[in-house]
Formats: sequence, structure tokens, C-alpha cells
Amino acid sequence: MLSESLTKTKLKDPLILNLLQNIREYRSRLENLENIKIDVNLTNIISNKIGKELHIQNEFHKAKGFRKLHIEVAEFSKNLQILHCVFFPDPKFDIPIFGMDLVKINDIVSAAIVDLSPVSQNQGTKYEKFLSKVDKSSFGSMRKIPDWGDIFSKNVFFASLKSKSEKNAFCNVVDEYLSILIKLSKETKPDFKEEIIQERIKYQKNYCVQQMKNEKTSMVLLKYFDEKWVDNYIKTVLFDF
Ligand code: BLA
Repeated sequence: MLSESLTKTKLKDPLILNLLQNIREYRSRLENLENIKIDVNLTNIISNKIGKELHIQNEFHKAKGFRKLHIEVAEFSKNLQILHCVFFPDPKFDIPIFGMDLVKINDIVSAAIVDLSPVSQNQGTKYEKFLSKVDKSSFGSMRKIPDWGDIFSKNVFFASLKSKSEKNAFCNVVDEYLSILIKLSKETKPDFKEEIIQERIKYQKNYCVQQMKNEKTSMVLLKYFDEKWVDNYIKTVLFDF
């Protein structure tokens, strides 16, 4: 049985709730949206150990054009909140990977990242022009993408968010990236050429391999779980392929 829902009870952060609501709203516009059944032990994870409290809540769906739509909301030790979202396309379709991560430590949003990442060599040329038109002028603390981040598009957005207006502006950037994603997904039809499908599979695999090099993800999880659990969680829930 699912216990209390993190987003309905404990988590009250308006920025995370706002982003979550918008992402869910865009997700609901996809055709043939269905739940994916995942081990309940990996869906809603709760610990009340003093000082090591944690609550991770996952949502998994699939839809036409998407093999896995994953949203995760997590709160660690009452001071670290994460909103993580990756929409993995079905490799038969010419759709990029939507990824976002928001990391809030106490009251500071230290990392806010969003991208539509390409899954073939030429895919970017079809949508980068739309991403580049999205207004990103109102941010004071842009951040540098780490070395493993060569999977992201040229228009990946990565910043710390200091003010209310930056938080609102980030919500708008996420909104626009999602609306571009939905538009692309509505326009595409499945491909049957094995060569292009294999290229997209290779790019998705590489996306996952590179994300796994982000030690900041595993470092957090290793404070709460053993290595075997973390390895399984990263490979099956976060970045499976
Ligand atoms: C950074 N990710 C981080 C940080 C933490 C996490 C604590 C450091 C914050 C900072 O640099 O200010 C932790 N993120 C998590 C955890 C989960 C999570 C525990 O999602 C889930 C359980 N990361 C992603 C996705 C993207 C991503 C999908 O999971 C991008 C689409 C990016 N996270 C990302 C990047 C950094 C980051 C680029 C900064 C890494 C760096 O600067 O070294």
C-alpha cells in the first residue's frame, strides 16, 4: 500500500510543487499515457531514522513516443530536496530526451538544469533553433556543465536560482522546453529503418552512462543506502537502458 504522499503532505516547497504540476500537466497531453508497474519497494521509499529521514516518491508512465516518463521527488534529512525528471523517448521516434534536475539545499536552489538532449547526430538541427529562442536572459548565476555533460544539447540550461524572479523564470524555461517536446512528439511518426533506431538506442545508452558519472547523485544516495542498493537504483530506476 502506498503511504502518505510526499507531494500532498510534507513537501510544501512552492517552486518544486509548481514545476511538478506543470510537468504532470504536459505529461497528461501525451497520447496513450499508461502507468508502468515498478517494484513498489522502489516507488515510494521512506525512512524515519533520526537525522537520516528520507522520502523518495517516483512516478513511472509510458506514452506514444516515450518508453519511460519518470518523475521523482525526494527529500533527504529534511534539508535536501530534489525534483528529478527524465522522459526517455521510444527509439522508433525522432524525439529528444527531456531531462531536468532541481537541487535545493536548505533554502538555496544550487542546481537547476533542463535540456532536450539529442539521440542522434543530426537531431539537434531540428529543434535547437526553438530552444535557443527561449528567453534565458534573467539569470544571474549561470553554471558550467561538468565534463560528463557532453550528452546535453547546445541549449542546455544550468544555473543556481537566487531570487523569486529567477525561480519563476526557470519555471518558464521548463514550460517552454516541455512545450517544444510535446510539439515534436506530436509531429513525429515511427521509423522502421533499423540503422536510425540503433543510433538512437546508442545515444540513449550513452546518455545513461554519462549521467552515471555524476558522483553527486550517488554520493547523496550512499548516505542512506548501501552500495548494492544504490547501484541497482541508479541502473534500474534513474538511468536504465
Ligand atoms: C547536481 N545532483 C546534483 C547535486 C546533487 C544531486 C546533490 C549537486 C548540486 C549542485 O551541484 O549544486 C543529487 N540528483 C541528485 C539525486 C538525484 C538527482 C540524489 O536527480 C536523484 C535521486 N541530474 C539528473 C538529471 C540531470 C542531472 C536528469 O539526474 C540533467 C538533466 C544534472 N545534477 C545534474 C548536473 C549537476 C547535478 C549537471 C551538477 C553537477 C556538477 O556540477 O558537478
